[in-house]
Amino acid sequence: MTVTVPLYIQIREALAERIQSGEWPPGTRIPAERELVTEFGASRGTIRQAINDLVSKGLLRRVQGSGTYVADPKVDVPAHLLLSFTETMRRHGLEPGAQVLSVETVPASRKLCQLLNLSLGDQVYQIVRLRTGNNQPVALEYSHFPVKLCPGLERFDLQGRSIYRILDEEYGLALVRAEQTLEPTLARRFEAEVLGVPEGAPLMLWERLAFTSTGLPVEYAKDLYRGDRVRFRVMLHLPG
Ligand code: 16G
Repeated sequence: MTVTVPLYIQIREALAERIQSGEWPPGTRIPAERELVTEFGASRGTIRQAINDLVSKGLLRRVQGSGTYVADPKVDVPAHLLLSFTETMRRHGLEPGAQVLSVETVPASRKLCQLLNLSLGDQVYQIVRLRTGNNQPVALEYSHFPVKLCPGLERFDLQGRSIYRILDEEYGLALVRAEQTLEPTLARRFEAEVLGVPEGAPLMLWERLAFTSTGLPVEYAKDLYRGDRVRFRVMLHLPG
């Protein structure tokens, strides 16, 4: 069976190639739609479809009233390393930031009791933070920590300081191991508003359970990363 790759995909790939090869570096304003219509001999609708795809993939960004520009490259997150958000951003030369959206002390649900080795009735801190790189929204984090392991956590500067450093420096809880899963999801209205993406935009849901060297579970987190701002990199080895 032979299939013909739709024209808009061919054009999208040709434009993506110009971006990825560096022919159009970040910040370049791409040619106007009508110029691309002439260049590719395609309809305006087809060109628009190709561009829309590149915008939702995060390769291009539209600036109202000005044009369409090549976006900054995505942040490459090493998915096989246990890093705090702060460290991940610094590795990319971006200034990490946090905006605390809420800090609550709530009774641990059954699921959290199982994951964090707690008894029903134990309390957890539920901390919701919007994380930024160079002031641009990157991720929305929902983190949970057993109150008995880090009492008074809410009194520290959760906006200006790395939580992993606070746990290590103030409570002697160095996180050295984590189990995590990664799956695609779509932004619901609240998440979209906070992350500055359209409702339904692609996000990566990352669930993490992090432990100390003695195997004590300290954090359960559910984080939503913008699909247009990050990509995940893993190192593979032959099994065995
Ligand atoms: C990362 C962790 C998150 C943790 C945060 C601490 C993932 C998926 N999540 O975002 O669980 O709470 O780092 O960052 O990696 P901080 O130490 O900079 O506050």
